[in-house]
Amino acid sequence: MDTTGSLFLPPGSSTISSEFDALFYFLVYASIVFLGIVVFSIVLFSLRYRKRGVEETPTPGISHSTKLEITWSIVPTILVMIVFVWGFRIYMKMNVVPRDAMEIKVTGQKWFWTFDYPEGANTLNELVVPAGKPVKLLMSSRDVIHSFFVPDFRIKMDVLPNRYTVTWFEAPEIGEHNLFCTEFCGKGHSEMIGRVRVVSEREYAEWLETSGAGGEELPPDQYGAALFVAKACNTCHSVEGKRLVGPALNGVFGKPVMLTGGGEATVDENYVRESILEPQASIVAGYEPVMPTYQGILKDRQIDALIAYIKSLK
Ligand code: HEC
Ligand SMILES: [Cu+2]
Repeated sequence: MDTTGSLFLPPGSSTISSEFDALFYFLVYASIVFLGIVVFSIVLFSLRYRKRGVEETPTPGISHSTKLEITWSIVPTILVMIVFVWGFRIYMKMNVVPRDAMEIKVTGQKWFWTFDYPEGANTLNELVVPAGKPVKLLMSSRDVIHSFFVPDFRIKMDVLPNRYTVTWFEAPEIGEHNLFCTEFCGKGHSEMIGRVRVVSEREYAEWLETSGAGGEELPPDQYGAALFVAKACNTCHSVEGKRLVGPALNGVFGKPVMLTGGGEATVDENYVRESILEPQASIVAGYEPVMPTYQGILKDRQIDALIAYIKSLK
């Protein structure tokens, strides 16, 4: 497996990447060869048959050349059939999920990814998988169309609302890989970046043991600070007064806040809890109702920790 990448492609890190790359480079080099033939002929003919002097020689009456016509029909047909059969085989491999694959649920939403593991854990913007095991991704979106793209694995699949799409991969080696959304999905599209962490089977088992409890031994406000980053709150909220997609969250606790459509609320524990679970219930004046709900993503203890963190922000 190559780990350095090549002229047009990043390092290949899945079981299909080398086949994918071979076909890709076959297409690139075949195109370069034909480009060469065409350009060479243009130059040659325009030199050889350029107008010389003034005398006009009549063009000979050539009607056709059977040999030439058969050649330029058969050669491209063979090439196209090679690419078709080759591409079809890789396409089938990419689309037929191995039976022993583990299944992870992927949810795309503005503007982050969540992953639900068969063992019950969940993560945000970080997909953790064991090396050398096929992984099936069952994907859907909570809002608009997103697209799940891991260049190092050569997989890309649209993620749609109201429908499931499926893709799979197997990463034989330990490593870290970029995950991008490749369907323009609004203001935060370019921030919708995650990573795939491929770990050994043992490390994966250990990670599962601790992932549910990660940070719970910390004091609540510190646990909340970690969650604030881990759960992507920081993509829309600053904690030093800067206005992002959402309002800055420092110094808001205990203060009144103006709501869209008139009215006022006080930022207390219940208000923050409601903002996280039912963000559309009350909208802060001057902001768009784009905050996603964290219903089913955050546990009560995690919400408590976030409240403690927001409370601590001056
Ligand atoms: C996609 C962007 C986005 C993300 C991610 C996001 N929020 Fe928000 N949030 C907003 C916007 C926009 C508002 C203001 C409109 C509204 O009230 O819904 C808001 C409002 C709030 C409010 C009310 C603020 C006030 O001044 O009254 C709180 C509290 C809050 N968010 C907490 C969180 C927490 C905690 C997280 C992470 C678990 C989070 N948000 C993630 C966009 C986001
Ligand atoms: Cu997206």
